[in-house]
Amino acid sequence: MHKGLLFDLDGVIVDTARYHYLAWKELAQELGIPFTREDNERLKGVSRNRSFEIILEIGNRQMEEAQKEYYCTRKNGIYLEYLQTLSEKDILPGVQEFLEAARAKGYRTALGSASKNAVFILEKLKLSESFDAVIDGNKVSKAKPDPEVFLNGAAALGLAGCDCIVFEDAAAGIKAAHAGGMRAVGIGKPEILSEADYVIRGFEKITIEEIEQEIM
Ligand code: B16
Ligand code: MG
Repeated sequence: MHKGLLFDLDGVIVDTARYHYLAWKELAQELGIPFTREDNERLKGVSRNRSFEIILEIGNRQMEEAQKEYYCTRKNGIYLEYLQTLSEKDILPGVQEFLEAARAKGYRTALGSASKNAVFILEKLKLSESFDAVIDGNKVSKAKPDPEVFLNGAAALGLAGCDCIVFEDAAAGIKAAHAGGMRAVGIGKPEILSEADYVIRGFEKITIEEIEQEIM
């Protein structure tokens, strides 16, 4: 019997990918690097520093560490400006209801995100109280597909990995869940999330009972 539910943030709870895109696009333009929405797909679930390295690779450019740091800090400033208007209305459909129903059934919940802005985003969404633990980019040293973020999430709930189910929109996150001995529900397209144990389009009309039936 699973007792813990571990949620990724961007692409699962809220769609912040479009703001990441707009912020990176602004910097890429400044640097003369072509950067498309398709390129942005490669940045989902990837850390901020690694995201910038991917953009530099796209532009076939190299940069000193200090300069990379400068651009990453600036990107975050632009991104945070976009997040100012974030509110409960931006919670993806069905997420709040699913969290409430699962917690009412006794499940413990944790967030497992690569984002260093996760606490701020949860506050803007008024969802801080919906998670018993938050493990974000400030608390881990290894990026997904390493299982660190989810194993820390399980530990923060006082549970073993095998007692938890992960909800993830990125293929690397599904791999991370499996590496941590967890089952994984993919959120998105089955062709991208082929390694997931079960794939859903989103939480709209999805019940905790359906997940239990499919995955446990
Ligand atoms: P930040 P997740 C990830 O969130 C995003 O998908 C990814 O695009 C972003 O680069 C990363 O967080 C770091 O975000 O710049 O806010 O620290 O999907 O792991 O919740
Ligand atoms: Mg994600």
